[in-house]
Amino acid sequence: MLNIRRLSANAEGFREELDRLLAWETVSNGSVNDIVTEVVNNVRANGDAALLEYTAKFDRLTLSSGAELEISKERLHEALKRIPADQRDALQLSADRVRAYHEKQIQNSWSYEEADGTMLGQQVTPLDSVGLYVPGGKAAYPSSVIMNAIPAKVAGVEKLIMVVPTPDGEVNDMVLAAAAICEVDAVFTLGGAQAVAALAYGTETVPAVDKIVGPGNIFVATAKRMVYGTVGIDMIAGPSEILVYCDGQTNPDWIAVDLFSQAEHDEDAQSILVTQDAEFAEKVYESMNRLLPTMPRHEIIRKALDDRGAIIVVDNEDQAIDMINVIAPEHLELSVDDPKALLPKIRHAGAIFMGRYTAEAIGDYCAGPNHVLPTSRTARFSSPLGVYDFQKRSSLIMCSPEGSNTLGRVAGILADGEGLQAHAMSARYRVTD
Ligand code: HSO
Ligand code: ZN
Repeated sequence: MLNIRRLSANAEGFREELDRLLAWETVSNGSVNDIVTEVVNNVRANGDAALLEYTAKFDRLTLSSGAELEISKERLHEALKRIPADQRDALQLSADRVRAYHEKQIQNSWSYEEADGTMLGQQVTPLDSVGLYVPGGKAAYPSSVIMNAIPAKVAGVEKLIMVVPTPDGEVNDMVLAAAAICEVDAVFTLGGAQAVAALAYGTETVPAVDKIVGPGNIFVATAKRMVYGTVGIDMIAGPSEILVYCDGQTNPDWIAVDLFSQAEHDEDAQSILVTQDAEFAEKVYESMNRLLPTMPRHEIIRKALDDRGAIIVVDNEDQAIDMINVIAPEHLELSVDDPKALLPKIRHAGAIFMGRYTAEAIGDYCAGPNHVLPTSRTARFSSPLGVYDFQKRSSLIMCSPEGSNTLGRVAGILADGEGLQAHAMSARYRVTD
């Protein structure tokens, strides 16, 4: 039987229990830091030679020159041809839907003119170049290639460089096929901290980029933190989470598997059910116990549910909403008849899956919105990955002669107040009357 916590929101000590449940800190330890520092410095100093050394050591892949690090466009297209047609079509459909959704996010430049002819505005430009880290092995997700690459392309990023480790030379065809579909500009067989360092500083073969995005293990996350400032980075994602709120009227098997879906990502993932129907809570618990043994990843799911999962019974819908806003989940399923009615009350969630028919997994793959979402309660202050992350803004100011007169006087007064004479003079020189 699963040992998932079954809690009542009114029980004594519930809030403390909830706090313990939600606590999550990325485990970064001193030895990881030391290793990553050495790798980053070595790549920075020795370029390709260091990359070849680490690729041989960590990925057991011996290459004779920097040029061999590149996975050619032909190889990407061969992979696209090699995968089964249904996979190819599904990848293409996913990419098309993700593109259509993200096109809505494009921010445009704007400007306006004041009465005296002064113009003010904002110019939006895409980043020049972006590096996309794709993990290898069991965490290799073609869907994540799509979710990271498409918004960058939609933003207009000209150079999108992907790195993916291929341990023992083993490539993941679906990952390469996704790169071909997304028209990634170059792919290198590189992983770990060395890949991040190569993208941040550039080597003879790997071009330096302006921002590095994509998920990775603790070495990758530590390296991204280390190079931040030289380049931009996206968020550092924590383990996946789902909170399902159900009024008790959905098939309990559906809910059980929805909870499994995020739990199967990794042992630290978090799945929580909130319901006001205590009998339904028990039914979901029964479904979970019945279905768990049928899951190939049952060990991971069990550990995630037992360590960090919960079934929480609340008094009513309002209490459920309060709970949602405290937990600020990455994924929120509103498994009720009228989810739209709840929306105005939901303040914090990365993505909201509305109604009984919307499985969170649809959002992971092909609905259109991004699956890179704020985790570990960061939905209180951050948003899904989007085109916004690949665009930046420059402010525009163009003074007319009259505008310069008016604003020059104001700036002069403020500069005097700050004791900055050169500022004051610079502003006043142009004042003509
Ligand atoms: N649920 C993950 C994304 C993913 N799921 C990829 C399946 N593949 C992010 O929260
Ligand atoms: Zn998922």
